[in-house]
Amino acid sequence: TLDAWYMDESDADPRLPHRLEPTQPVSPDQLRQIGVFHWKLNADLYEDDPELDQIRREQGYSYSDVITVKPDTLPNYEEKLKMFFAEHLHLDDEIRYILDGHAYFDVRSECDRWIRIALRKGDLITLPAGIYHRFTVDETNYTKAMRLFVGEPVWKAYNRPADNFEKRQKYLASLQSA
Ligand code: KMT
Ligand code: NI
Repeated sequence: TLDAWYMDESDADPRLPHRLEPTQPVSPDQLRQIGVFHWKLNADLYEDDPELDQIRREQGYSYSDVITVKPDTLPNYEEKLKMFFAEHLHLDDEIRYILDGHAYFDVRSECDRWIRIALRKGDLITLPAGIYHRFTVDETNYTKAMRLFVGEPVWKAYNRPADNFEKRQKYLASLQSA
């Protein structure tokens, strides 16, 4: 299952784990309550995987592409990482399937604390529209990820504060009822 924890408040390099001492784990159940879902797949098969195909069919993930986040292949690497790490939301779900390497997604808990989710090869994660989040690689500076989307992709990110969007309000309402 997913490895997730509440982050410390240190402003050291975001690529470090930022675990509290002692660690404060966050369970898959807690993540589901804030709308974060996870599948574990065999990433070696990603180009021809019936399990992945089934998820894509069921969830309507019609679009996909592959992004490699690493200094020598991603133009303006440091700049892009800074963008990814700025707290933001989207008006659609963010769906990422880690094909290789490591990545962290940080999401806000219902009490507005940062939860860090450690992803590695084979982890497929979905973040709901309207959740504040951010992304970084770890110290290995490498991840290869499939980006999935329902229909034509919209990458537009709204940095916090972005509370006036209907999607944001809908997301907050979904927390109340959970
Ligand atoms: C986002 O919007 O947070 C991202 O696209 C993160 C980078 S995807 C490997
Ligand atoms: Ni995002």
